[in-house]
Amino acid sequence: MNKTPQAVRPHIVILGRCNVGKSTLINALCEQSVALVSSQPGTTTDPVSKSIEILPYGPVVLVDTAGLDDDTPLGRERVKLTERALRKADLSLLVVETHALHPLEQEILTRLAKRHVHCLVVVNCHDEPSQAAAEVSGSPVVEVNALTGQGVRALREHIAAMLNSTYEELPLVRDLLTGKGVSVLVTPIDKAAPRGRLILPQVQILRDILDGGGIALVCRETELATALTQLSAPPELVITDSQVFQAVSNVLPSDVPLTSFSILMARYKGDLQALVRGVGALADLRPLDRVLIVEGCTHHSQEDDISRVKIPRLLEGRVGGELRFTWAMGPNFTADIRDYRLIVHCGACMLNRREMVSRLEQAAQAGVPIVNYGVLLAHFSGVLERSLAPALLSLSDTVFPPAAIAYNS
Ligand SMILES: Nc1nc2c(ncn2[C@@H]2O[C@H](COP(=O)(O)OP(=O)(O)OP(=O)(O)O)[C@@H](O)[C@H]2O)c(=O)[nH]1
Ligand code: SF4
Ligand SMILES: [Mg+2]
Repeated sequence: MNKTPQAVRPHIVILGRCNVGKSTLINALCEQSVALVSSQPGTTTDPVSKSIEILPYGPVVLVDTAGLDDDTPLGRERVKLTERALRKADLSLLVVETHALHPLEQEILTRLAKRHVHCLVVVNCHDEPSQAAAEVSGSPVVEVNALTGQGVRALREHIAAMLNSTYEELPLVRDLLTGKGVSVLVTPIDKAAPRGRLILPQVQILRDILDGGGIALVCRETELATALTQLSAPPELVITDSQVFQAVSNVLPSDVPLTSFSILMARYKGDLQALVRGVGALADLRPLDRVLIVEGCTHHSQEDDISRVKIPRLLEGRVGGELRFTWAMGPNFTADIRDYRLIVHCGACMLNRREMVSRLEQAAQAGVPIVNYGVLLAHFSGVLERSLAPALLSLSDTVFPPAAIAYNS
């Protein structure tokens, strides 16, 4: 894995009315042709994403979107896709033609403020872009000519400065460690493991331990007992794959803190407490109730796939009868979630924090309990309380300030 994964890069979403130069701007920022440009309004249909470096900040994802004032039937569908892209936005660039904003642009600014999404207004098509600092309706303004590239360098610097001051890189685990002991990571290498590499949550958590100056030891569950005998003191924390939680729990002395990759990812990506509350909804689940299982990305299902086989089997065993399951993959979360008695979400390793928080918000607004794979499996293995103890220690310290969380209007 040579590149910073998209899920941990801040997402910058380019918005605006049709034909204001959004695609010309993404091309200018990327210094290559990423999106189609034409004088025909409605040229951009689906959002176009591009991973780039914006220095002196670093890796980001830029997203070009369809114009928000396209009122044709197809245009309204495109606007829905733009709305969906906005759920990922850590920063937005509102492209406009003049400093006097159109009522729709004013409305967009209000909606962004409600969602706590920072916005930079980019006035495009300026023959002589001025670099003087300015503001429109409380948002900073930068003038550019996206066609000639004038002002684009200053825009990059402005974006980098905004990200440095507003985008917070949250810890995955290092805030739970003193740095004095060894953390043990247990990663089963089974049929589901990808060939020749570790999966993203394992890599990210390992990197976070190193960032915090900690020491890590990685082994399979089959070597855990041997690994423990090699340590001169008990590990400070053991982090395991949820699927072998029980086996690991049996090997470890009960006073060694134990959690899972999924619990740590759930804490990092959104609201761990909301997901734990979702477990309480199992008591109300009855045969033939509808359950939505959500996978954040599309991937081939395996023979004993966790979402298609393992979780349905556990839930049906719990209610003592058949349940009606629906599976949603990738970005398809917005189907009417009110129809379900429970949502079971994957670990969301491919989604950024904004998007997962937005999904949790949508579930809360619809009044549908939501739980994730890791929390659910820990519950069924009887180790939920133990796996939460290390993570909950810091929840009470409000490590993640409310400003880092996006709320939908
Ligand atoms: N003169 C001038 N023309 C520009 C500038 N930026 C974009 N254009 C032109 O404006 C037209 C629309 O540009 P696009 O980048 O496709 O606009 P868009 O906002 O992506 O449009 P949709 O995808 O249809 O919403 C094209 O003909 C561009 O060449 C600029 O800074 N100056
Ligand atoms: S389904 Fe979810 S947890 Fe699995 S790889 Fe995709 S985003 Fe990550
Ligand atoms: Mg476009």
